Amino acid sequence: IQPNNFHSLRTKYQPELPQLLQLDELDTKTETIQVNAQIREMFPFLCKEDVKAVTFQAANANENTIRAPLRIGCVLSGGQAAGGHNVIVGIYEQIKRRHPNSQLFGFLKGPIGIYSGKYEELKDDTINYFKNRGGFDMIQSGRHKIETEEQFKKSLQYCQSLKLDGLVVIGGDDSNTNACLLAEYFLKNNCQTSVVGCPKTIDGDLKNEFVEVSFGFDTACKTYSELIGNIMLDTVSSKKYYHFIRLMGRSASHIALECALLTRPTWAYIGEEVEKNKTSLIQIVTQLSDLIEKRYKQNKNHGVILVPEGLIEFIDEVKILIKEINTILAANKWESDQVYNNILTKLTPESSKLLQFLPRSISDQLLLDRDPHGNVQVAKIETEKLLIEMVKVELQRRKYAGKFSAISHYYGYEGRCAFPTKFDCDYCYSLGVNAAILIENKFTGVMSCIRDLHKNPSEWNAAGFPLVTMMDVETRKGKSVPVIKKALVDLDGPLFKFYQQNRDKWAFHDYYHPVGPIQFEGEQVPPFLINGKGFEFEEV
Ligand code: FBP
Repeated sequence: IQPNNFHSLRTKYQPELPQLLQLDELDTKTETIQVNAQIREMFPFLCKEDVKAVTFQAANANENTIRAPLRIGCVLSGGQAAGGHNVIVGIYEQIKRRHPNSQLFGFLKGPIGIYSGKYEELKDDTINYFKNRGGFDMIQSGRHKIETEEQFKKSLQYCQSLKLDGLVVIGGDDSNTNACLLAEYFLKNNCQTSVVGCPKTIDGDLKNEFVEVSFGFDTACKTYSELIGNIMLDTVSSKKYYHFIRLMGRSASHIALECALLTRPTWAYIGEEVEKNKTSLIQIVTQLSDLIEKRYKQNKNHGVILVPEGLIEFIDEVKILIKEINTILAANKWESDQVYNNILTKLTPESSKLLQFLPRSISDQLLLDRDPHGNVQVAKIETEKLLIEMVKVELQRRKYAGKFSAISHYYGYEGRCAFPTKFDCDYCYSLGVNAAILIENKFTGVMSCIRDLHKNPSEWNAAGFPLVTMMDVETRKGKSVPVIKKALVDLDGPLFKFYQQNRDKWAFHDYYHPVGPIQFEGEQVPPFLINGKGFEFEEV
């Protein structure tokens, strides 16, 4: 990709680092964390001794310290998220500061690059070109999983032949679960390569008491919010369209909620609430039709409705249908043109009825192959179109006197590779620097965590938290397996509560709030997802 003026300008920005990570000498401080017995059994080597979290503190500078060059490998895993390049830049600049002969290797196209030994040494020109730029094109990403004994063995062989001190896995919940399994395998086989994870995903669902937010979320939400704001201005100008905007974010509705708080739409669905209330598809259509009728009485034939892409999986009867489809598909192999008819014969009567009720385009999307981690490809299910069609039918049935003219949008891929916000630039660079420090200090099976993100970057803190402490046990394909649990929207948390308190006002009086494009300079607002810390919500 040819650099343009904006790209050239952004590559000159040197990301801010927390003061702590700028120090030459750091002491580590460890603290034991409890891990449940089942997980300890699954990771006997990582849990052989006490499982410890690590934090850093300033140490006395020692001019006599002799440092050896470090050799680190890195991999981008799963979907793109803005800032991934900066994690790599952070690792690189940190190890070069430590020793000019240090080397960084990028495994290509995701985890497959590790077990097939496809890598590239990353040098100054590549690093400088990709600094502060979106995309994962420096080394590309992939959704492969390191699964079989052979793949683990090969991964170990390539890391050993490269004499790697460490491997940084930049990925989401599934990829970091895989990183933990790799760390365990390496320890079991006396391999010296540490494995460190970095929290990536625009979905925002890799979040727990240790990880405040995953990177890429901020950029994605601010990119979508700019587009939503533009649509809002368009619709209040023409006053003739309802815009149904589906937003990416596989299962959790963090993106939809964050965008709703930024832009104040007519309505935003939150999948977790739909699940809790067991709201059916028909009830959603009834609610939307009521809202449209009520607005018509106020002389409003326009609106902006946000639909999280994971909504479909949260609707009770659809959830049951998807579960049945998953089980049937796992047990049967059919030619693609026979799947629909064969599935119908094996579903329960309720699910079979629902599948036949849905427009064929939607039911075909529900039957698409699952991704390597078993997830339904919700990015390909056009829920916004389904809702528009069903609302149209319902309004006709009601003999609605107004005009319902709806336009569908999907904002997904356009938010994953944007130029990262200043927050994501600084955050990712710090994650990379911290990962390199954790490796230098020989910690393995830990997640690089940067905390206190509501403060200025110079005041952020750094830590390494054991991945085993983030694990839960789930049954997948009939087997108990460890997984990092996805964080869903907290319906008792301050963000959802604020939305809930305000949404009826926003639904009938247009309080649209177009935020404009991402600003790279000046005052910065971190994502609300870090629990609204340090941010005053403005009531309207
Ligand atoms: P990760 O969990 O790997 O970060 O990917 C998230 C995501 O962007 C989802 O929001 C979306 O549903 C999915 O990836 C799309 O996957 P693909 O890139 O394979 O189409």
